Amino acid sequence: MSTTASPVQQRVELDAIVIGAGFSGMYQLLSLRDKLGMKVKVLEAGDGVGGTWYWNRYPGARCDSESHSYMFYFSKEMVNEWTWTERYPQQPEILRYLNHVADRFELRRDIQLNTRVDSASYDQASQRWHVRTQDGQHFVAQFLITGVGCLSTANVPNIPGLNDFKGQWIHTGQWPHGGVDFSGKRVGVIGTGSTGIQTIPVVAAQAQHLTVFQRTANYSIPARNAPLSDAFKRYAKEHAEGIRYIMNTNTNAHPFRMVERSVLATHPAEREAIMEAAWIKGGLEFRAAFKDTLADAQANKVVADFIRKKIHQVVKDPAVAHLLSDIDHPFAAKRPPVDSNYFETFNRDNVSLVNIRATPIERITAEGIQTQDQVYPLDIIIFATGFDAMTGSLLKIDIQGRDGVKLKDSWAAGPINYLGLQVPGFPNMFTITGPGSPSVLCNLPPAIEQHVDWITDCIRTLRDTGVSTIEATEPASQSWCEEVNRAANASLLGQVKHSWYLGANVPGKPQVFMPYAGGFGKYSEICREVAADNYRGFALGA
Ligand code: N01
Repeated sequence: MSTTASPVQQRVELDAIVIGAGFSGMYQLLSLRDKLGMKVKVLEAGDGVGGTWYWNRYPGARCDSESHSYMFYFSKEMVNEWTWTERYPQQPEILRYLNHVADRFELRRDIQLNTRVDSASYDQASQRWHVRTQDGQHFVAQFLITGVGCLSTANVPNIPGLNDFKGQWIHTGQWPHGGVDFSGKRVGVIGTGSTGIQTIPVVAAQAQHLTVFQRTANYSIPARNAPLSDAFKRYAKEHAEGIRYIMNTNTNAHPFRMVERSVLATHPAEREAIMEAAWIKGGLEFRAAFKDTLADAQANKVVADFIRKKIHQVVKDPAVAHLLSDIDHPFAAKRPPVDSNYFETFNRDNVSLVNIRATPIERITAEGIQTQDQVYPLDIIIFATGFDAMTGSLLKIDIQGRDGVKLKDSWAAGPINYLGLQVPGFPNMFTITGPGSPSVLCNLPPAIEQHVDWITDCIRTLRDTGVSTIEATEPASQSWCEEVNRAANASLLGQVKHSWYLGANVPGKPQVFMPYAGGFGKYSEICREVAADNYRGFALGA
């Protein structure tokens, strides 16, 4: 009998390892390789580039940032070359764009697909990160940069009996590449966040019957999606610099500014007209019609009541309208969805709404979903139940810093870091759009560009000045966490205790407000000042 030993994997020596080939990982590769001449490899679990937009292929998947803002701006040439077709890009179009980026900058030769990173550990003696993959490969580099995405680890709730279900169940973030045929099927959707609200109208149009299981009613603003006119396409290219400036200097990195106008100081008839106009225009800009919507509970109630009234105008059955508008949190204190015919969908004969706050789901049976008072027979269950956001994808990797300290232990009480960029005890590791940065409160591409540019400038400075390690200090990290907390509590964002911004959607997750709510423009300014002040709050080592 002969035995075959598994082949000994050679270790691959690099300057930097980047995890993830979405917007973040690809721009980080391009920056370090082409601007600094470094030897870089991107390790990506999927068999294509695109990150979030590679995995989230559910019907109706579309970005809720406007297309002319949901792109890279670092290359003027690419801004001029690429033309979006609709006001909000659909998932396939965004994936085409990201593949175009990969081809245009010849990124593929340094991206290794189908490679899931298992662990990363820092060796203090050699000042190197050792990264090991699920299939036993070993990479070594001075710098480790994570671009793992903020919303990439699917959260499938632990409902008893899921394995008994005879039909098909799918999480929206792990959608089958071949698609799903809903025709003639009884479909159930659990979840009415941004994803549920996008997918429900599309599934309803195909399924024999759709049952929506709603735990928390949600606000939604009409997206008013439409093909882009030639005039707008021209405008977006001709004004690219101005659009970029607005995004980089405002609160949420969107291509519009918040209007300096208070809800309460505006005459009721006038503010009604303003909200009506913003509703007709549609999209996330609705949130920017007044400056105090998220700052003042009374102001927020005026805007929230306007949306509730709209829901009652659209939904014909008053009992269903009541259920959909019985919303328990201030408007925009949880991520506000935008939609295409979400509320209208509940006027269809083949759609029903189940209030699982009143009659919770007890279990999943072979036949379908059993709530406290009824069984709903189903062929397909869609979990639009969100993600283990911001920290989930980082903590899935066994990351060990100095002295073998594990990231999961370091973050046992919530993510501690400095500027959302570095964790104390983890030298030369950077987290693109990590917790503690504005990230998910922003239109993400500008936030990613800002992080990647900062990290690239930082590494360039280290190399130019002969510094080999950089590490966030404990005191700077502690005071940054206090600032993150302060910023959340300065607005209504800090008042909602059951949001994924705090990790409240994942059982056992420490509840700490994770993104930085002080505003993207202000945050970028802080990052610039810190770098200019010889990387204040970071320890630099020879
Ligand atoms: O996830 P969510 P999402 N039983 O966590 C419900 C981004 N995004 O995928 O509120 C029953 O917001 C849960 O109910 P509740 C965007 O940032 C962007 O929709 O916990 N229900 C909620 O209704 C967004 O915010 C785009 O009571 C359960 C829903 O599932 C983020 O992704 C498009 C449950 C989860 O909502 C996440 O959105 C789509 C349970 N056990 C998403 N567990 C763009 O366009 C959870 N729920 C860029």
